[in-house]
Amino acid sequence: MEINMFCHFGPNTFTGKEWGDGQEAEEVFAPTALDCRQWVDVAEAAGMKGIILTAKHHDGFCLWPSTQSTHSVENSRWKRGKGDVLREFVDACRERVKAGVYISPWDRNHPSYGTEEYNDVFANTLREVHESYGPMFEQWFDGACGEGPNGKKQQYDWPRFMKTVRDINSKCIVFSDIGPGCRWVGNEEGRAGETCWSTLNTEGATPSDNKPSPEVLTVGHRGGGQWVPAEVDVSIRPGWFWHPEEQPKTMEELMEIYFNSVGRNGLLLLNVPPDTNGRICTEDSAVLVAFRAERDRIFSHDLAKGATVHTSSEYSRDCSAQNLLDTAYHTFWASDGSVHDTIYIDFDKTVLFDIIMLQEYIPLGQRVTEFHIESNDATGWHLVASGTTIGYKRLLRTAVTETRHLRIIIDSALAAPVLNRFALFSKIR
Ligand code: FUL
Repeated sequence: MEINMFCHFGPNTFTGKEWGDGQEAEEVFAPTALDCRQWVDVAEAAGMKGIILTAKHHDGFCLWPSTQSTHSVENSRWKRGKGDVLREFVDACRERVKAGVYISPWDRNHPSYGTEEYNDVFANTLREVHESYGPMFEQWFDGACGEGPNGKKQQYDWPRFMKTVRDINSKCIVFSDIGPGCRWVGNEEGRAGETCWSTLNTEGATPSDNKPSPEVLTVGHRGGGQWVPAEVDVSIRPGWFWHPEEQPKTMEELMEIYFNSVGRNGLLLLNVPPDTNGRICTEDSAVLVAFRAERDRIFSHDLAKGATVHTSSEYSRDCSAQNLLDTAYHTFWASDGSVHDTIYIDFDKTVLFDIIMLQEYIPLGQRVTEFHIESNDATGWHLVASGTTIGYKRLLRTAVTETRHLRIIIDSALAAPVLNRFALFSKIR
């Protein structure tokens, strides 16, 4: 999916807080012109494939009338207590983008929080949302575990929470610190590791209190036992919720985040919080449109198109190296089994580029552990770029390079490399 939208919306939007304490009166939730279709318009215009809404944040306020809590839209004055943001959201997403939910286990309002009964309440909450509003493409479990209204912390029953979602919707991608669907990238700055494995060893770990260190989550585990790709959550603004005094990041900052997330085998989950109207504000949508336009400008013109490719080894004729240049995902080059390989790319005329894109064919796993790329001129071969992991997508920014001959050298891999795309782009066109 590459880029999805995150929407933090709730009482905090109106109180100026980032973490509500759960004591906010329901009345504070009062959007003046809620329009979830406008969120979808913005997401589509920005090239995002899905949206994840904070149906319940740490303050416990439910954006739908829940049978499990009185702290919800039902007790607000918004639409005289008959409103349902989650319903409007899933209806707006239908057939346009995928809908997902963030439901925080940490609840600073619920009277049963901190007792065994709360695990029932939370499992029921999950069941209610997934049964009545699903199918959701992703369930987002935040790892935060603080004190509730009675000063107690909760022992979360993670296996039960995960099973509740899976039993209702086995296709739902479950995000948590450690997956099982996808994992936290270890920071909220919009940065995956330069080395970024989709694999992680999660045996014996649990989200929140017994997870690998942030540094490990950023990089993953080489050859790790579970497939848990990194999801890079970051906000377009300093806070997760909309606050009038804050400004969005610039298009250039978003491009930097894009290279450091999507360009490093991560999925970018970019938070764009609706304002007190219940709409995405003009400043945020304008920068998102500029971000999309810049990606289109750079990535719509592949300079490697029409080049000739050959390799030191080929698994079969179907797996020819020429497949690296087409845009079909399911055609790929596979080596004959050796883990060291060189791929030569020759051009009819000189190309001038400063971005290299590589993709592995992920249905067959993540294999490459080290590679480098060289260009040729009258004096011989020269290093242009080098890296460790590739994964689903790797974007390497290079010095402006002019050449008619390139070679990709796979220095090492966990198994015979399988690549499905090589492309060249230029920022300075
Ligand atoms: C964090 C939360 O505490 C923040 O409020 C926000 O929701 C972010 C995405 O995750 O852990």
